[in-house]
Amino acid sequence: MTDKQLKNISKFLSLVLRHRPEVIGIKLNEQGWVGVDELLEKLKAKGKNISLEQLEEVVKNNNKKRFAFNEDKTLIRANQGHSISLDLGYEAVEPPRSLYHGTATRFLDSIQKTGLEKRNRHHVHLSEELDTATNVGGRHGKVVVLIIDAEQMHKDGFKFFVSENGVWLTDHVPTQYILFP
Ligand code: HQG
Repeated sequence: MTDKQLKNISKFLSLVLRHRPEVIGIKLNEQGWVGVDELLEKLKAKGKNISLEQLEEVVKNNNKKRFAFNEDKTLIRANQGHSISLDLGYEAVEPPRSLYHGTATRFLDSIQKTGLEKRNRHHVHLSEELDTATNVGGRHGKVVVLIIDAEQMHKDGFKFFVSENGVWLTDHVPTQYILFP
């Protein structure tokens, strides 16, 4: 498959596995999983005929490891980024001392007032790498990277989760833990 084909399939899978499974008439279970056979069948019925091999390629080569199979490869789900409500079953873990959040400069005033909010997603997304945060923020406009005092948040009882693809997730980051530029 070309990079473009991979990207197109990945985008459509993000839509159905994170936000709108009903678009192709599937339901995700509580942890976000759906049967691989059922997914392929329903995709086909919508004119998106992709083979198991192609799906495997998307899961394996997706640049951000957005999707995962279960052990016997009968089920598939998105690793994070959902807007529909479910329980991914991640356990709270101790975060690194600091984490980064990339955002756009035009959001700064608002973030200074309310802290980082999860908006349409289940969590606020944070990363261990400056590069990743810079890319994430750049999607929204002129990028600015905020440094989060994760160590202090953890001490104060805030819960952190890490998704299978290494994205750090938390519920809300109040302003006092944010280092603004
Ligand atoms: C901002 C991508 C104003 C927040 C990435 C962000 C990530 C506020 C935007 C994942 C705010 C939400 C998530 C406040 C937060 N006032 N703006 N109080 N609090 N914001 O896309 O973190 O490609 O939902 O800074 O790689 O940009 O989907 O979140 O700019 O991991 O796999 O509100 O999405 O992954 O935007 O990105 P998003 P995000 P995927």
